[in-house]
Amino acid sequence: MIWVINIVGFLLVAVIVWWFWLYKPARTAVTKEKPLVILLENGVYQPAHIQLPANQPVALEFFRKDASPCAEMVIFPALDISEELPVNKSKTVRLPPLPVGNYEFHCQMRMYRGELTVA
Ligand SMILES: [Cu+2]
Repeated sequence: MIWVINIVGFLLVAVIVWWFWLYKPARTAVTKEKPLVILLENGVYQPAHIQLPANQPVALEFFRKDASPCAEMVIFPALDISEELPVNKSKTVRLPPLPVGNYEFHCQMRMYRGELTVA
């Protein structure tokens, strides 16, 4: 019987390792030619993980379907950008050319969360 417990324990460790170290959420790429609409609905940005080219200005289009005040602002703290998002309309947020790195964005209460990967 002890081997069953060993296997279960090993699988548990494998899942934990995968989740915390190996799992990388899929990213959606944005380029100048291929703009992207980010939907705000049910407490999540869709997509929330976005890949951008470095050193190029890029525009993101936010479409807020969530009327709750939580979704009202989108904030890019590292970039000093905060924009108000109208309900059921799209709003373009222009980003300056960015150096390589990760930049998070979120609503004012940090319930909506997303991340830009600039590469
Ligand atoms: Cu919020």
